[in-house]
Amino acid sequence: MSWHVLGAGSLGGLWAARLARAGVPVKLILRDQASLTRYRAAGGLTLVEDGQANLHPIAAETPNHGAPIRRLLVACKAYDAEEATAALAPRLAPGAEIILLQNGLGSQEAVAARLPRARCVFASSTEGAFREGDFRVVYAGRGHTWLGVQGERRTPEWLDDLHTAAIPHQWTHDILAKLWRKLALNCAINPLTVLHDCRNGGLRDWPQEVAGLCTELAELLRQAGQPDAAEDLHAEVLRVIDGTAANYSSMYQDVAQGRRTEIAYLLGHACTQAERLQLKLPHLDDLLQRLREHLTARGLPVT
Ligand code: NAD
Ligand code: KPL
Repeated sequence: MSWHVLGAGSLGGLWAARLARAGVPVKLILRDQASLTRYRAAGGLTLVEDGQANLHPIAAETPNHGAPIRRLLVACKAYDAEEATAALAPRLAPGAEIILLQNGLGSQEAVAARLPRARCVFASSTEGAFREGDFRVVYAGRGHTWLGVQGERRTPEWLDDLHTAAIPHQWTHDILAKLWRKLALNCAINPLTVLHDCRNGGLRDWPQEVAGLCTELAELLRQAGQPDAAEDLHAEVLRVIDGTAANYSSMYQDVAQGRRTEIAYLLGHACTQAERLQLKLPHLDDLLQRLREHLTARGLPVT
């Protein structure tokens, strides 16, 4: 059975190239005919791994054309996922499975609500990839992808494809805990690196601010029914700051390159959930306010 990959960017390209080179049938779904023409002119998708570039002539199509879709990997940004996926609704076969690679929370539920007959699998990835050019992806950081349907322990048979393609992964029955934990880490680190204009390691100069955010984020996680995700959050945030000290956070890089951020699905989602739970989290609210002002001053969306 063929995989369809929607979004031939960094993570979509990384997944598609590894599946294709392992002999797993895969097709890319590109935005439109113009994008398909450029892709064909490039001769395929190039994956750069350990300094070695390899071209993968993976089949590609536009959203409106092609066979029914049974297994769809959605690799768009969180703010594009709902519309991009909904546009494929007429092509989804009964019982289709949709694997959602988006960071943060909120976009997955939006996709699931638009496509109630599909089975949505959520994913949380610590792999790193970036686009060096059109249809040219660099595998920048080894990591791991958690996949799951909340509460479901039975693993799908397509995990074998990921194994064959050497995509490091693990199934979990508590994917929401993984997504919340990553969201909390991202909320404690990424906005501050933007506001203080620093690498992750630069946050060692702001210990009180980091600690205050971690206290509020842990409270939010507990109240949101995610006590496991709250466990030792501050200690892990400090470990990540140390372990990635030389790196710029993904949000820092987005802002530096004038790209839209996923703020609404990270810090924005945290603050919305706190409000819903009638929790007062002044440090988080203040951080969101400052970040929005920062983005607005640079002409970037705040949603
Ligand atoms: P990206 O911007 O590199 O790629 C997204 C791709 O989706 C782009 O090629 C874009 O053109 C395409 N797209 C958008 N709308 C589309 C549509 N309607 N039809 C077809 N294609 C469409 O983004 P990315 O870095 O791969 O991130 C994807 C998601 O994965 C994000 O939520 C991100 O936070 C998450 N993530 C990324 C990384 C990473 O290292 N890149 C790591 C972990 C998680
Ligand atoms: O995931 C990250 C990111 O930059 O988005 C880390 C390195 C964990 C920082 O929050």
